[in-house]
Amino acid sequence: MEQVDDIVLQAREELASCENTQRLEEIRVHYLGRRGRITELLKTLGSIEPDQRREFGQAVNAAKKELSEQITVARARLEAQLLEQQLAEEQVDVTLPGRGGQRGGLHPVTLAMQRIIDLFGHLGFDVATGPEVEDDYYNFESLNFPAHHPARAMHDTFYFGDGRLLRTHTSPVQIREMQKRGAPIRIIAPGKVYRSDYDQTHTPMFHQVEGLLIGEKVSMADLKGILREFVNAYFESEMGMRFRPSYFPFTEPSAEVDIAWDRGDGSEPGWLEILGCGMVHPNVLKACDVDSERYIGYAFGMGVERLAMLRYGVTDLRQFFENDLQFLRQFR
Ligand code: 2NL
Repeated sequence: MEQVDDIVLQAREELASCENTQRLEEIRVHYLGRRGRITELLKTLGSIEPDQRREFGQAVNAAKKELSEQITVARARLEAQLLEQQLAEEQVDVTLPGRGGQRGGLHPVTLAMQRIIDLFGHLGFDVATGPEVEDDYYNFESLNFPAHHPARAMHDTFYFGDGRLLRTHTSPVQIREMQKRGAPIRIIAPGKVYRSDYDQTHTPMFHQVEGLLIGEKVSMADLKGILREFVNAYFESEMGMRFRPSYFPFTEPSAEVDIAWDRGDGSEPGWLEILGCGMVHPNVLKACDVDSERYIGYAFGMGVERLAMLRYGVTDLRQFFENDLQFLRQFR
């Protein structure tokens, strides 16, 4: 009996100081294995005096039960410890900076677009946006395009074949906005536009900013004034400018604006066209349910790639669309 108590005391001590599952298994085998100390004691049961056998048997079985319970407890403790340790080791600090990360930057066309939006913002123009997929009415009809105007032709406009088309300018945005808000109104419409055209100076998708101002006393002089302000602010210098008579179905009179441009290579400065504009045609106001007897306004449109090339000294339009990082990184 004393031997049983000794074994239990010793086992308890070993279990208490056991620090890993491998050692725990050794302890289990040492006491409860097929040739373990407790097991060996049970084997001696037959040689015990019959009057002591029952008591001894109970004591050994109680010891066996206690040890196996303690081993279970110890195993749970060690497994929890192990898990705890693993979790601590494998913890990822998501606040650490990434390795080899490089800061990105905005695309030059985006930069030019933001600059244009910002400058017109200072002149009181709200930004309006609208769908890139349009229909004939919003893209042409409401803008006073005659039925057989060449811009409607298959080779200029991307048609879906079900009456829908890709907008060829952002004017439809302004038509929708006028229908919604009526007059007076002062907005710009920046966005992507599409034309079936691809060569040195044209890409099938490009960006445009159009502007529209409708009020009761608006003149061509206001248009010239605002465009002068814009152009000088955009190029950060007093630019030579000229308004050259032109034609658009949606404005009358119409003009194209040229700026005096010094290429900086010793050649003579020349005129460079940068935008189109005019007084909104009464038919366009009528299409938007704006009283064309009471209201009058001006509109203008410019190509953003063109303005980005001039500001950032890009000589080939196609560089904007190649996603060459060596090129793009220069604008970070
Ligand atoms: C160009 C010329 C222009 C407009 C766009 C416009 C819009 C409405 C009514 C009247 Cl809703 N006009 N837009 C007017 C004149 C010229 O763009 O060369 N763009 C690149």
